[in-house]
Amino acid sequence: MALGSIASKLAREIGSVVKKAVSSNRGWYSPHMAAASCAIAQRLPLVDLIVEIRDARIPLSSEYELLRIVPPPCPPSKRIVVMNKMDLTNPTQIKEWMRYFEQQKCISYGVNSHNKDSVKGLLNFIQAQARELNKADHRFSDAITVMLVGIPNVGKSALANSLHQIGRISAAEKGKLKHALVSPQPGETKDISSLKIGSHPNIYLLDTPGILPPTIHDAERCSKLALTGAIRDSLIGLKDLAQYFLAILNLSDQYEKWAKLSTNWGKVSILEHKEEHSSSSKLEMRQKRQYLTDHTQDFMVHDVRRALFDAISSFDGNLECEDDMVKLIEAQFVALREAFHVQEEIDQNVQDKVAVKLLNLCRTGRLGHYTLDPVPATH
Ligand SMILES: Nc1nc2c(ncn2[C@@H]2O[C@H](COP(=O)(O)OP(=O)(O)O)[C@@H](O)[C@H]2O)c(=O)[nH]1
Ligand SMILES: [Mg+2]
Repeated sequence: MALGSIASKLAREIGSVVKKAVSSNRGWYSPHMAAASCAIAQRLPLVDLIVEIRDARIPLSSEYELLRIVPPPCPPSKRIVVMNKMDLTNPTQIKEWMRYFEQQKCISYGVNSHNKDSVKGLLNFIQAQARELNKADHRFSDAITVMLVGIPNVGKSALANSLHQIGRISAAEKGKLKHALVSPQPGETKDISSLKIGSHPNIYLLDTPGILPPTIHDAERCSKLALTGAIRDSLIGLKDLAQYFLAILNLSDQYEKWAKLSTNWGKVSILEHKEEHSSSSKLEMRQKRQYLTDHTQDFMVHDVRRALFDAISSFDGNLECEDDMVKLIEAQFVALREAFHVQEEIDQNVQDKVAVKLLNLCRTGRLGHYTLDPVPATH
């Protein structure tokens, strides 16, 4: 996705804030990350397969640079690039990315760690790849080690747990093994841990702490990492980050499908669900209707979408003009305060509260699906 000059400008400004925080020693590269990166680098040459997890919303910005730095260079047949969080990305753009990886002779795969069938597909793919490697090396080993690597918060631990649950190992074995810690905060996995994900041959998966390079020179990349949650929010102004997201949203076509929300919510949202899941059975539809009426969260998402849509559609400025975009974003913040029920007289830091709530919806895909990195041109 070409972000548009204004979104890019905002991204660079926020990125500069992040870079400043890093250079003033409040960065992400903790002693813990440095130690983990040494431990990973030592083990990398010993594993059979490296599965590099990237965030499908930023297939390039979420690259794991350690693989490029650590000698000896990892042979392409030993590395699979897995784009996780496919449910949050733009389906058309991610297809272009997969084609790009294919052209680059890079083995890639797209997955949603929260979806059983999707993880099952990846497990089969890893097993086939491991068998191929065994054949090529003329090895007949009964144990294969796969290392999951990636920057923070791309879903390594979530994927490790899902692979472990689905892996064809006995229930008794499953009970004995621990689960990796999954968290929406980056940097929660502190040690390398092993989970078994298959038998005959035995496949062991090493979940590792997320590693970022000590410095990132590209300010726009810093912002994309911040927006997708790879960098702690405390390094960035929350309002700036929310503004950046609003600029992306306003320049995209994602909000257009919320036009129909302006009428009766209950009726329309059920219709919307019907369209999205036309194959659902009547029972499933009934359950969904129940779900919709039960969950105040859905009403809030509806109000937020409508507030954003109404602000854009009633705006008569030029979104390519920076001043106009800023005016629209300010108007959206005011409308969002109401949609999120943030009360000015009670809440001190109104703007940050609105920003946190907005970022939460953005990061869980409830305000559209985005691929923020454009596919590099190939010649
Ligand atoms: N929507 C979505 N969220 C995911 C997916 N995989 C992981 N997550 C979420 O991303 C966050 C980070 O996951 P975690 O496994 O702790 O990331 P790690 O730091 O790479 O180990 C958690 O809130 C997960 O629930 C996915 O495929 N789709
Ligand atoms: Mg983890």
